[in-house]
Formats: sequence, C-alpha cells, structure tokens
Amino acid sequence: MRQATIPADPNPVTIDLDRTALVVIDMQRDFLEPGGFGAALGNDVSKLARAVGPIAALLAFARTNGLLVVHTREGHRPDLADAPPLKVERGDPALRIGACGPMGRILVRGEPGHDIIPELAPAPGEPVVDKPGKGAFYETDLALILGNRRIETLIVCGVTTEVCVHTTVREANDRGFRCLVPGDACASYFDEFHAVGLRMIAAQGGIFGFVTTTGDITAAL
Ligand code: TIU
Repeated sequence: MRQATIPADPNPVTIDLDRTALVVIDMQRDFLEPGGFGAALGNDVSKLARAVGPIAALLAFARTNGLLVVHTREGHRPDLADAPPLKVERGDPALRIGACGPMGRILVRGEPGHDIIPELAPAPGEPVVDKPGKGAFYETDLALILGNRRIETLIVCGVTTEVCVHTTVREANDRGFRCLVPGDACASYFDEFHAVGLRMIAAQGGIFGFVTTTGDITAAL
C-alpha cells in the first residue's frame, strides 16, 4: 500500500496509489479541434485547450508512479447501429454524427477525428475504452478493467466538465469508486458550467466526489 493524502474540496482525501487509476475522458480531436463534433454543436473548441497541459502532467505522474491509466473516447460504429437516433438527428444534417468533415466522419470510430490528440496519446499497454454514450461505464468494459486491478479511487479528468466527466463521475460514485476531480485538468465550452459542475461534485460533503488540482495530486509523492 502506498498512501497519499491529497488536499481537496470539501476535505482532504487519503488514497492508496496502488488502487488508484487515472481516467482521461475523451481528449479527442473531435472535441478539441475545428471541424469535429464539438464544433458541429456550435462550440468554441479553443476553450478546451487549457486542460491539455495539466493532463499531460497527470499522465507523467501516473506513468512515473505506476498508476493504471485508462483513456476513453466517445464515438460510434461506422454503421451507426450503436448511435441512438435522437443523438444522430440533432442539428444541421451536414454536421451530424456520421457526416463527413475535415477530420473524417464525425464521431465515428476509426476516423482521424476520433483519435486522442497527439500530445496525450496513450502509451503502449494503457487501455483505451470506446464508449457510445457520455458516461464511461455505460455499455463498456471499464468496470471489468478496474475490478481486475482492484481499483477503488479514480482521478477523473478530461472533457467536458459538465458532460462526459460529470456523467462518468456520477456513474463511478454510484458504483462505489472514490472520485478525485482535478478541476484544472477538466474543461468545458462554457465557463459557468465548468465552475458550477465542479461545485456540484464537491457540494453536500462531496456528493459525487472531491475536487482538487493537478498540482495537489502531483505533489502527493
Ligand atoms: N458536448 C459536450 O460538451 N460534450 C460531449 O458531447 N461529449 C463529452 O463531453 N465528451
């Protein structure tokens, strides 16, 4: 057991690093670069860049200290059989899931836009979980992967704060995982949703988890 105590809101959290995983949510070109899914939804994708540096620091910390690292990607089968019609039919038909954009078909597995950005590329041996929904547990083998490693604490970062990070933290919390969320390693297209999303996690005694910073985690060892 390698214990560390991390300052967090609403209270410091003591974790066992041998049972802690870093989960990096959806740092894909489709959300961070122009011409992808995020832009198709009408968002200013440049707002997500601020999370890249902190996530790189968390990846370095996790790899140096032997923490399990799991990456997720949101996307669908090329035949879109796993995409709910309500999700596909949203918005301008030319910009919908499955439509052709500058990075290939939008939010489709195997296309360039579906890739994780090069700065945060998975290292050999790090599991990449492809998910059809916002939550990383929904219709994926993430719970199996974490269970096999006896993981009890998740450090959850990535994009976007109030959508896929939040959904994953809620799912994880209900499954009994302690969630630490470094706020600076998360980002949203909406400043107010980012701020309130983090507050919602820590409110009511940490109803979904504990909000911390990248620096507080990397200083723990
Ligand atoms: N639209 C938005 O804010 N997010 C998503 O659609 N997916 C993720 O958060 N990954």
